Amino acid sequence: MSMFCYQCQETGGNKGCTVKGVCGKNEEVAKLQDLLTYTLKGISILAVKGKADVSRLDKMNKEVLKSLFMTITNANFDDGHIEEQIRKMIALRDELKNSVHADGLHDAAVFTVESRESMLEKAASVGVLSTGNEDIRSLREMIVYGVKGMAAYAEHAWNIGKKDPAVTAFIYEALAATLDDSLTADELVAMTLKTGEHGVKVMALLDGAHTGRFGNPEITKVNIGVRKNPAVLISGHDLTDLEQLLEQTKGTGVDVYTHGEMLPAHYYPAFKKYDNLVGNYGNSWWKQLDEFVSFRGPILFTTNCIVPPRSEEVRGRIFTTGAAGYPGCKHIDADENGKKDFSEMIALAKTLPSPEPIETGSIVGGFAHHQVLALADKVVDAVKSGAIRKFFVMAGCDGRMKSREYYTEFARRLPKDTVILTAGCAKYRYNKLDLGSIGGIPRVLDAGQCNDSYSLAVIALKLKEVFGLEDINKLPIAYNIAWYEQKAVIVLLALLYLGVKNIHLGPTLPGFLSPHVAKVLVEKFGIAGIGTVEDDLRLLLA
Ligand code: SF4
Ligand code: SF3
Repeated sequence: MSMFCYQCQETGGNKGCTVKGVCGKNEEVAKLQDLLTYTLKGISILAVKGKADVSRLDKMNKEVLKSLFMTITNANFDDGHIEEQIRKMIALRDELKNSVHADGLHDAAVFTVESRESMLEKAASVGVLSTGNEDIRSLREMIVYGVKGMAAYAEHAWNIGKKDPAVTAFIYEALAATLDDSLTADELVAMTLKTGEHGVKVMALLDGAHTGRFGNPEITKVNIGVRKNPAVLISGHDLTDLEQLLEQTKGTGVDVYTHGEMLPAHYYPAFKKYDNLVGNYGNSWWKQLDEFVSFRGPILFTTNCIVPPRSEEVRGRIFTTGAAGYPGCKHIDADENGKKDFSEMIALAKTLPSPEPIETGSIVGGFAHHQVLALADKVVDAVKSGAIRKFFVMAGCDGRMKSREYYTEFARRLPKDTVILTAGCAKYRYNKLDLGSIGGIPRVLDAGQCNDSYSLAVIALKLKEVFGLEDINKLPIAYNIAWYEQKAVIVLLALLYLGVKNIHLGPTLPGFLSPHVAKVLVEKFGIAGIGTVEDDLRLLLA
């Protein structure tokens, strides 16, 4: 076995990628990511043991968030970039070590590596399998993956100037706990729930950052066709990157289209003033292999999900920024004020043809909490009159496996008196079906990106209050969630923390759950996998 990774839903045989990632990650990148994570655990031990005042470690905090983000599935495939980050984090770790008093330190807080070879050698002994006990490993990794998702959302909020020291302090606490051999399985289960608690905090933080800066999402028709101008495509989740790109393309004759998880940007009032923000091109992340060919212009990745491009031609048009990276693709860094210079991309766009049309028409979204609560009377009346029988939360991720056709079929076959609440790229499995509406309320309500799953929780809590219920699980809401990467893990843990039970999770249960840990989740929270569309419809409509 040359590598081991089982952090995402597409992991080999639902057990682990051992030679090369299904995502395209090679052994070297996998190992460097393991070592980077280990370094962050060492920093966390120093922060916790040394009782550091985390709120004063700004530079370190930001780099820790970025480092975690770089290890999320499909975010960064660039070995050089990750090696550089390991060196940076070891230097920051050693600075911290000199400023706090802590002894009897774990190897993660003191190890040294000089060359790439020594990094790879070290990595081989500190990865996932270095925890021998299967259940402890499973719990430790679930916490690490939740923390990765948390870091991604915290980084987006940070880019808008919003920080929560409680979240950063928790990241250190949780990562340090994953190297603490004195913790029992029960204590790690408790830490998992605490991770969910901070997941709610970080999503609320990001929601506040987004709505504070860009306004409250509102019902919006998004064009899915194209115009005849040269154009740039922006993918990923970071709205500050989009804002800068729109500012820099304004008046240049270069249009901007969103891809994948950037679609919900159209719902924010702040972006409506840009007449060169034309629409959304294409579908969810894994369709990029074809859609980037037909787009014909430059593409900017602000985060995951990158699929290794098939041709040199496409690779030459891909740019990355933030935590994203791909070898051979130009990376655009921010200056010390957070400003990014996209002029090279814009100049390239002018030399390339306009996007080839692949669709026409529009889709509707913008049903985040503020908009839905503005419609609350209508929604409550529809539930009371029986016009809406049940809501189905189908948020989460999309993925390339054929088994995900389940979600299209499930959505298609849901009875006409049901409404789908969605967020994340899972929506692309059904957001272009013509599912109609109920008394003017569309049957697919898209709240936004995966982090906007927070909106769905806010809506559920509000409905619970309106209907005077004691328990969120008494609402007419069923949860049929699709997961892929680690942001879905933090969303799931957040829902568990909020007390949501009987979540169906698919298309497979996480490969990182040991049989024992899976049993705990089933018994404590009623988590279940998915079955056939027919069986699940019967079960979830009951
Ligand atoms: Fe495999 Fe997923 Fe890890 Fe990639 S991220 S190596 S596909 S488990
Ligand atoms: Fe999608 Fe990668 Fe998860 Fe943000 S873009 S939801 S998979």
